[in-house]
Amino acid sequence: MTQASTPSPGSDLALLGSAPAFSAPLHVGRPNIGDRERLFARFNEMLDRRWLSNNGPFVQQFERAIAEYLGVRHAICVCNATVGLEIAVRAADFRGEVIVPAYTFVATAHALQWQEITPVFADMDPATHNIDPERLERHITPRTTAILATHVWGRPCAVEALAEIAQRRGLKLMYDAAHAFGCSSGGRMIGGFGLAEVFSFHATKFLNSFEGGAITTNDDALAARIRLMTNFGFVDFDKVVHIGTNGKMPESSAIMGLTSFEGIVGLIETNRRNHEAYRTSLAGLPGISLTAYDPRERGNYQYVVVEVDPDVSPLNRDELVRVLHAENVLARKYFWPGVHRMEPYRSLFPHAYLLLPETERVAARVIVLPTGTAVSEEIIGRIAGVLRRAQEQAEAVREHLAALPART
Ligand code: T4K
Repeated sequence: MTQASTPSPGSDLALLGSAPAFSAPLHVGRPNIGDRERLFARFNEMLDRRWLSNNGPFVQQFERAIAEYLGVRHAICVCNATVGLEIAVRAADFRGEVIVPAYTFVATAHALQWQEITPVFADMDPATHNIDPERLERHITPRTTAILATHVWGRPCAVEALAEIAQRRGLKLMYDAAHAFGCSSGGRMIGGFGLAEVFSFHATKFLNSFEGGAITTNDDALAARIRLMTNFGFVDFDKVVHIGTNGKMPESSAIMGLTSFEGIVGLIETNRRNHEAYRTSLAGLPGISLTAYDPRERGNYQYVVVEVDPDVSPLNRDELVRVLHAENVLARKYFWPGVHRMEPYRSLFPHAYLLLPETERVAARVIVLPTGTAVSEEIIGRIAGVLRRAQEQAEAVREHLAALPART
């Protein structure tokens, strides 16, 4: 934590020496915890049954609940979304080059590179932060076999435009839906678009199963392959009919997932209320805009994403993040600096950034702020107050930061 040794006179910012606004760290992605009684009752049931993994009854129940909620034929639970993506792209026979957004979590690209499929980075539409269908086509080569697009922040990709391109150019299409459980596009739940979609139930996600994820699809043959691959390719005792891995979700995760799922309406309401509170509290701060969710769609409001315009805000994104961290608000810069600037992609494609101007610009502006059940409207008001005071004391903040060793 960055703190001055002697408080600047008249300042109430921790960066300038005052006590932090929050005595304990406020994290982005603090897990939502469901009803503990139900959780522990299910744990007891699992222990009494002595069935801990391998397609147990809680996993099956969780899969049925997911499939029904999303209106899809198949939901296959997995140990995490990264392995889920690896399995799904392999089951769908992606090869050669696959077009992915540069603005996503690194796992989207790693899931391809891990199996020697080349991710090719495409730019975003700055209005949605999602892959831009128009810019995407320039990356298609004879080696391209598929598009793997992310519904960033749970806001739906341009699913119709992507489906049209995929069909016209003979490409497969799949979605990284890690952020998008409970979200819709055109009124249809995310989960049924493309060949398959992959959700994350990581601890930091809106719906969590400690670690976990699910692959959803309406394709029966693909679902069957995914199920096989998730369990080493076994169909029976001693009988393996396919290449596979261990992607199974354990019963403990399904218990957490089911219990979280039962509280989903309340979770969405909490996030929506928090989002609204941020919108009100941040209104009028120069150069700071809160990313909106389309009120006509269903959303989980899991990410509070702020963009800082460096030409208007008295402090830029990095300066504001340092102010927030000093106050114990551990805001994040997702997905800075863009996957194309992370290894191994940075070395493999050193010039990728030249075709990614919007990703470069937006990734340098984004701050993700804490939300979820761990955050109240009062806390949100105080976070906004920190940003307001920082902007008011911009000159002192900048001077102070200039005197400190550089940090990323
Ligand atoms: N695709 C996309 C688009 C994704 O965003 C992700 C994951 C994936 C694929 C892959 O899904 P999984 O394989 O994970 O299922 C976090 C999460 O680890 C990651 O799941 C997530 N996206 C990404 C956006 O955020 P980090 O490295 O920022 O996580 P970490 O450990 O810093 O956690 C964030 C904060 O949450 C911490 O500051 C502390 C707090 N926290 C975390 C955990 C685990 C808690 O308070 N309690 C906890 O138990 O990546």
